[in-house]
Amino acid sequence: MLDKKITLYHANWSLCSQMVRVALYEKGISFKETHIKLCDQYPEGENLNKNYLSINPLATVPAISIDNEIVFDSVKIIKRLNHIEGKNNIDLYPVIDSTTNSIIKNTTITEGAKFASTLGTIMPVFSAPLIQFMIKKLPFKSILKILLKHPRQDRKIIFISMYFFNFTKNLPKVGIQKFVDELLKFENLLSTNNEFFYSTFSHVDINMMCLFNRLKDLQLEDCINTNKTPKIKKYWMSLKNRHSYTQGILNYYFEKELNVIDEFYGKTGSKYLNIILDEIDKKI
Ligand SMILES: N[C@@H](CCC(=O)N[C@@H](CS)C(=O)NCC(=O)O)C(=O)O
Repeated sequence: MLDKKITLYHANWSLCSQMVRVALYEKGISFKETHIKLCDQYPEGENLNKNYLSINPLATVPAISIDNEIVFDSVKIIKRLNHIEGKNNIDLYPVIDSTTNSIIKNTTITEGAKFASTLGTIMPVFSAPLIQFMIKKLPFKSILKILLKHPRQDRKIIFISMYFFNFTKNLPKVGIQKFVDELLKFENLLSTNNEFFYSTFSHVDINMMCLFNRLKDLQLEDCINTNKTPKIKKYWMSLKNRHSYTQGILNYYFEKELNVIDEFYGKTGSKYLNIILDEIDKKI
């Protein structure tokens, strides 16, 4: 391979973009990158521009161009990347069965899945107050741009409501029960012998790395770092030690991302952490 022309369209602080970047670094595939300033984070709202809509008509990131073939949706992209030979000899699907596929599906933002119905779709619900904080800082003309140009009705409604109303304050509560159930289910699925979900690093680990990192952003990392879920605690350590965690995730936090998280949480942390920890206690 090595001479395929690959361009990734992504955003620094986007769960699904992180997943694809980790896959690229894991495979050792070189790529060019175009950062897209998303409409819920930046006044420019570049994902709503004609140029980007011609790449992904759904206006979401990530999307990738591989020798001019365009692929979007993180799961499809990672599956496609696995067929490309990179510098590292790694197969991201050491096991392919229905369990693998359903874990992958349940740990990302799957189109059509109800919010808070899976670990993946709980994350936007948990992130909602922080996203609302960013949206409220946008100038009105950026909101107008979302209203006029966002091709996805669901996102349009959510983003615009976030600008005008304050409904996200307690929204994370909606996802807590399910989150704890799924977390404990995942603890039971992890093997004590393997460093990763399977014996070698896989797509499942990519998704879990990004979800756990998002919990860290949301000041909820302590709920995966306790002895209540010892296998998850160890697993998260292994994920953080992976080079791709630094390369694909940590290296993409710049002033904007760090400041907004800092500004939102200050020194207080998340008010949901203790609720989650109590819920875990009740269920183990
Ligand atoms: N199923 C898609 C979801 C993509 C998605 O929702 N991306 C978010 C960022 S994580 C996005 O582009 N949001 C901006 C918007 O909806 O305007 C995937 O897995 O790639």
